[in-house]
Amino acid sequence: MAKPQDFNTHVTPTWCPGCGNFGLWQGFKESLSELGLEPHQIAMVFDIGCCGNGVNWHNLYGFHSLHGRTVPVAEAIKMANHNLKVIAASGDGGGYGEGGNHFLHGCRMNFDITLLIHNNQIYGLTTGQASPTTDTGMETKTTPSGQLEQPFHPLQVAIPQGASFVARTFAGDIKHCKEIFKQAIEHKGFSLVDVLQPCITWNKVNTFQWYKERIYKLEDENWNTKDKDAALIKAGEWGEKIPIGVLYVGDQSSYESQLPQIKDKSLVEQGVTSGDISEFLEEFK
Ligand SMILES: Cc1ncc(C[n+]2csc(CCOP(=O)(O)OP(=O)(O)O)c2C)c(N)n1
Ligand code: SF4
Ligand SMILES: [Mg+2]
Repeated sequence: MAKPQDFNTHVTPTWCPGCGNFGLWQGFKESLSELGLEPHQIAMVFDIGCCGNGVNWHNLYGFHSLHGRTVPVAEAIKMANHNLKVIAASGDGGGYGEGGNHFLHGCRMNFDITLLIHNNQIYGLTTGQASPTTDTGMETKTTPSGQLEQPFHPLQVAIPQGASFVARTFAGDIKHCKEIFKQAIEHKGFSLVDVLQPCITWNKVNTFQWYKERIYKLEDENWNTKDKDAALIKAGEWGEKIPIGVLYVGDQSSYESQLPQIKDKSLVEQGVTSGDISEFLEEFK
């Protein structure tokens, strides 16, 4: 069985020492190990950003996508090969901003993919501009007199939009990350995990301490994950108290398990090979 360290490559992470991404990463590797998965059984699509740079130090089938485009690439991989566990990893900027449209439709299509959002409430890699989840009033490079816009509430959008597994965890709690990731990966449908991930370099407001003072665990309250209406209300809770855990679990009949052309055999099992596309490419010369 693969150990967490078997999912490392020889590349040393370039994340800032102390970044929340390290805890998230550790929880993620432990979840893969405990699920009994091997590197060759996982395809992971990475966005552009600090989160996305992780493609270089994850030992699995990695694909470095374009900014905001992880979801459609992950869906395509799942269509091609149902046997792979398909995971998309994105920042809050890529996942909810540039990729907002894909996020909406990914929720309602319900492919069996897992979307992990490294939500640091900032554009990290480009050195600290406001992102969709930046809280109102926060001063950033692009909002020097304070963010005027309302923040995007991903869980509150995902639930009515059709996502069938909706959860939040905190990068400062590795064990919690691991448990939530395991459930998300096992779920047969579109799983969103919004990970509160402190960026210690560019976000001096939403720090580890800031989150620790606010978060509480739904599992401590015997939360009923089947109550969609209650989940929607809970998803809007943000500020003085922030719930983490699994908010909602719905229908597990994924898109690819119902599409007649591929439901029994994915494309790779049907022996579909790449054809000659040279004529098509002429158009772009
Ligand atoms: C379409 C597009 N827009 C903008 C950029 C520039 N860009 C690269 S990384 C980045 C910020 C990424 O922020 P986020 O997605 O939150 O990830 P983080 O770095 O915070 O992990 C931006 C704006 C890009 N590469 N492509
Ligand atoms: S800039 Fe922020 S999110 Fe990016 S690696 Fe550094 S601490 Fe982490
Ligand atoms: Mg970000």
